[in-house]
Formats: sequence, structure tokens, C-alpha cells
Amino acid sequence: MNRFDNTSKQDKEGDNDARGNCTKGNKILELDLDYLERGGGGTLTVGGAPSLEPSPDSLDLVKVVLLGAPAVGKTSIIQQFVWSDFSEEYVPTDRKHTFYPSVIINEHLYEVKITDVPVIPYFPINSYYEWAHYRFYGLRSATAYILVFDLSNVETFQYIRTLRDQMVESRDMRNVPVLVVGNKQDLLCSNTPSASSGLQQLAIAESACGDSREKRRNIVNLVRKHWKCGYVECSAKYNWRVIAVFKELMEMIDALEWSGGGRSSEPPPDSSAGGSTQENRCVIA
Ligand SMILES: Nc1nc2c(ncn2[C@@H]2O[C@H](COP(=O)(O)OP(=O)(O)OP(=O)(O)O)[C@@H](O)[C@H]2O)c(=O)[nH]1
Ligand SMILES: [Mg+2]
Repeated sequence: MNRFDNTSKQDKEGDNDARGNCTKGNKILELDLDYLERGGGGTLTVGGAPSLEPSPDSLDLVKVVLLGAPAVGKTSIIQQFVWSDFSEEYVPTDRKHTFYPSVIINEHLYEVKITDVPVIPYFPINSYYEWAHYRFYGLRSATAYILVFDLSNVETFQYIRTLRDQMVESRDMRNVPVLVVGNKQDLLCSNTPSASSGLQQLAIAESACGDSREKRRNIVNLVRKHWKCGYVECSAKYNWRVIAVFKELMEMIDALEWSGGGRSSEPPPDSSAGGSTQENRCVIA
């Protein structure tokens, strides 16, 4: 049976000032913070799944980080997934937020940590840069990445192309799933000519649309054939294929876990990787 259920237990880091301040201390407190976050927030059930309480002492998380250019919709995708909520207002993410949905895929339970971070100008090439510039973001130790761009502004793909190059150069990406997501599908050019458009306007609009369609085709081709990554288009605004984004990613993670190539069989992190422990897995058959 191929079931995908998401039972969310999430909290926004920083909702509580006291806890927000704790993160600024050290790594130990960061772990404590994760523990506290897992205890807070509401419970959401998608797809009729029973409410699942993640075990409080389990730190065996699937760590997913969303990255992408400013305003492509990273936060909106996450909030639609965990809260079924969308805001038209653009509030740039200025600090790390973490969310903790539990996901069942192929009858395996995963406790997922989704991290939303402010836009990063580059992927940290080693743990020193991570510590110096992106402390506690968990960028280099993520289990998987979702790279988001804006379908209505394909130039935003360039950002994730550069980021992905930096990731490949600086981290062993074998067995690290990467899913590319084209968001704002609702803003894509429509082919339906508007009765009120003048012929000249229509021709200009159609040529611009044709241009962007071509660029989009090239992107899909690059991602699927050359990068060999997953690709999903969605609209966070209309909650269209947002669940498909996480389902696709979890399928990739689940396939790795069960093919023996998952986190438990990864080589130990290199000396520059920040010393994260990755030895366990969270699967309940
Ligand atoms: N039309 C449309 N607008 C969207 C969609 N997703 C997000 N938006 C809007 O795009 C803007 C940016 O969304 P965010 O989710 O804040 O983008 P972000 O990538 O998290 O931005 P940063 O935190 O600055 O990196 C907001 O005004 C959202 O309402 C979508 O699918 N369709
Ligand atoms: Mg954001």
C-alpha cells in the first residue's frame, strides 16, 4: 500500500522569546530547543491519518532543508503543508524556523524536521563556514534538500543551480535526495487569449510565454536527466500539489532507507562536517 499521511506537530522557533534566546548559546541548547519544539504546537492530520505522537526522546529525524532565492515561496510551501495556511503578504524569513510533521509513507513512519532559513548567499563549503555564518541551520547535515524556484520568474532557477553546484563540490551528495520544486504554478502564462487584448499585445504576450515555456522545458530536462533529481511543480497559494512535493521527497528518502543506501549506511561525516551523528533511522514497520 502506498499511503502518504502527514501528522504535524510543529512550532515556530522564535514564537517564544525565551526559547529563541536559548538557541544563541551553544549546540547542546539547540538540541534541547528541538526537544521543546517537538512538545509544542497544534496537531494536524492530513489524509485521515490518526494523530501520532512522536516519541519525545527520539532524535532520529529526517532533516529537510528548503533553499531558494528570495520570495520564491519556501515559507509558503511549508506553511501550506503543515498548517494548511497561506498568506499573500510577503514577510521575508529573517531567522530559522523549524517544523516537525510525522509522515507515513509506504507504511513507514518518519519524524521529519523541516527547516526554513533566511536566504543564504552561498552553501557553506565546510563546517567552519557553517559555524561562522549559518550556525544551527543544519545545512551540511541535512538528510535531504528541497530547492525551490519561481515558475513565473525562471531567473530564480539560476540561484538554485549555483547553490546545487556548491553543494556537489563541498559535500558528499551520494544518498542525499534533492528535489527541485517550481512554485507559483498559478502565475504561469495562460494560453487563452483575452477578448480585450489587442492583436499586438497578444503577440507580445504569446512570445514572452513561449520564451518562458522553452526555459522551463530546459530546466526540467537539466534537473531530471543531468542532475538526476526529482522535479515537482506546485502552487503554495492554491495548495496545488504541495503534498505531492513532500510525498515525492519522502518516496526518495524511503527508497534509500530500504535499499540500504540510507542515512544508516552513510560514511561517517568528514572531519569538517560538524560531527553530527547519523547512525540511526526512524522506521516503524
Ligand atoms: N501567486 C502565488 N504567490 C505565492 C505562491 N507562493 C508564495 N507566494 C507569494 O510569494 C511571496 C513570497 O512568499 P514566501 O513564502 O515568503 O517566499 P520565501 O521564499 O519564503 O521568501 P524569503 O523568506 O524571503 O526567502 C508572498 O507574497 C507569497 O504570498 C504561489 O504559489 N502563488
Ligand atoms: Mg521565507
